[in-house]
Amino acid sequence: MVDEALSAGAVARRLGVAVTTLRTWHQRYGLGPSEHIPGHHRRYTRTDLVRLEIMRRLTAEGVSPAEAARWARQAPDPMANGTVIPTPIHPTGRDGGGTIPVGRAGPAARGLARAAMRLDAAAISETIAHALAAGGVVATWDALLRPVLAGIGERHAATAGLIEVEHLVSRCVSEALAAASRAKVPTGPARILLSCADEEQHTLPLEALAAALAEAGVSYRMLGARVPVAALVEAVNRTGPAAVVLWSHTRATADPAQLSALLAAPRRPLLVLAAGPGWRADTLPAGVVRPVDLAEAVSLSTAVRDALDQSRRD
Ligand code: B12
Repeated sequence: MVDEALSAGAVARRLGVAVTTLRTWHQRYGLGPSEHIPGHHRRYTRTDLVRLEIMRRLTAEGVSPAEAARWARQAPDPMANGTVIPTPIHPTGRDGGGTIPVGRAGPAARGLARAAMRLDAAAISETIAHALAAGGVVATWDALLRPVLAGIGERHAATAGLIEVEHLVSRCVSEALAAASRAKVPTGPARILLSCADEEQHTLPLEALAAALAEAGVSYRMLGARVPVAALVEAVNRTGPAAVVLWSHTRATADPAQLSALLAAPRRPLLVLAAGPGWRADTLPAGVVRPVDLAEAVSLSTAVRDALDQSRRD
């Protein structure tokens, strides 16, 4: 326990969290340094540290940051006698039974899975928004959203249940990614066209790509779900994108003729990406690239945008 007030860096080291996380907890949840000596940076007192330790512990256990902060703020002053650190009684509400498997994903994913089973939209949204603010889009997708979405799919395949959970989580993920995209609207012409294949309704991975591109400062156009091939080619001919990312999640929507149509378009894009688990590598037309994950889709899109901008300057 400390005897004197600490800097943000010292608190971050003690708790094993990033200084940016401390800043987020301060700005969003009011868990900031309370000692203020005029002309100096604010410092964290012993009481602040106890509260932040509760915040760290509960969020690591998968409690949503808003709920954890409520508990942390209620912590009595440790200088007072008889202090008892509160422990939350675990989440209220019925969870409908069972769990969503998240494999080796961390506590945040387990917390999100529990909130999903309780159909607790506020906690789902809060957990996703916090992860996006703290770690960015790619990390949030890979470490939090993807394991939970895959777990929902797995559980649905085994039980034919959880459709309500799947719909609620999908909605919350869409809203959080849209908010992240709006927060960083890139300037400059939209050189990347994002589209789902014909009849394809799985849009979340493309929404993650849109938010990640916005975060990287790359402008895009998003056509969304179920785009007939004639409409896709029309959009390409009207906007002349550097790259088109065509998403197919299942074999049923992965007709390679859609990719051939893009390659034959009068304003053929420099790069055509066949993204998603629907596509079969051995049926892709020559010249089509298949990214393995979100990070690769972002870096390929960024590189082709840069190449086009460079060639226009030369
Ligand atoms: C959410 C969801 C829905 C939502 C979609 C909402 C939305 N707005 O997107 C709704 C309810 C609409 C839906 C509908 C259906 N669904 Co659905 N759905 C899912 C679920 C749970 C998550 C989808 C998702 O976003 N996955 C993202 C991650 C988890 O998928 P991933 O494969 O691991 O992705 C990796 C790779 O693709 C790779 N990658 C490679 N390149 C790139 C590029 C980029 C940019 C990114 C991001 C990633 C990437 O990295 C990814 C991870 O980052 C999946 C389960 C699952 N495992 O995917 C079922 C699932 C895909 N659905 C399934 C089915 C059957 C359907 C329906 C046919 C159900 C029905 N009877 O109506 C319809 C299909 C409608 C249609 N024609 O498209 C099956 C598909 C089975 C199959 N292989 O054919 C699944 C696998 C569930 C299951 N186990 O049964 N679904």
